[in-house]
Amino acid sequence: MKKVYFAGSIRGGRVDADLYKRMIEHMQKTAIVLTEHVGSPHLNIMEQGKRDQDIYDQDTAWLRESDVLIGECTCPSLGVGYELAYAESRGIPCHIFYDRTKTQLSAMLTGDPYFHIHPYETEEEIYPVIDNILQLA
Ligand code: 6IA
Repeated sequence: MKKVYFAGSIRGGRVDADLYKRMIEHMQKTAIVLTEHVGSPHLNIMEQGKRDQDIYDQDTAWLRESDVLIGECTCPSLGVGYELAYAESRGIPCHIFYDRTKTQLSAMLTGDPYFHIHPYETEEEIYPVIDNILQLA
């Protein structure tokens, strides 16, 4: 099974946490999601006691072993932006989803032809695109 690094905002804000959870659950039907915690409603409690350097070391190790990065970027996150650049520098395919009715994506993402960008208007549009990505990944 393909290994997916799912990227979504944590300290950037948790307004879309439920959406991340649904996207992760969908992907888990056909792939291994290395970053299941990104969709967890209990992240605040889980985050206590973890050193930031350990988080960084673990996440960059997972990134290096992933077959594809799938990011939900409606809620801007410095960490997700960093992960995208990290994945690009290692040649890992990157797919970015964002709700075009809610945000305008950074020009540093839309202007980079390396990234596969998937604007959507309703959540239902996301899932067939994910299925397609996972078949090809
Ligand atoms: O700048 P942000 O915090 O919004 O960055 C979010 C991104 O960085 C996500 O895609 C994650 O992959 C990564 N990230 C940020 N914080 C954590 C974290 N905190 N754990 C894992 N990845 C993180 C601790 C929570 C954990 C104990 C469940």
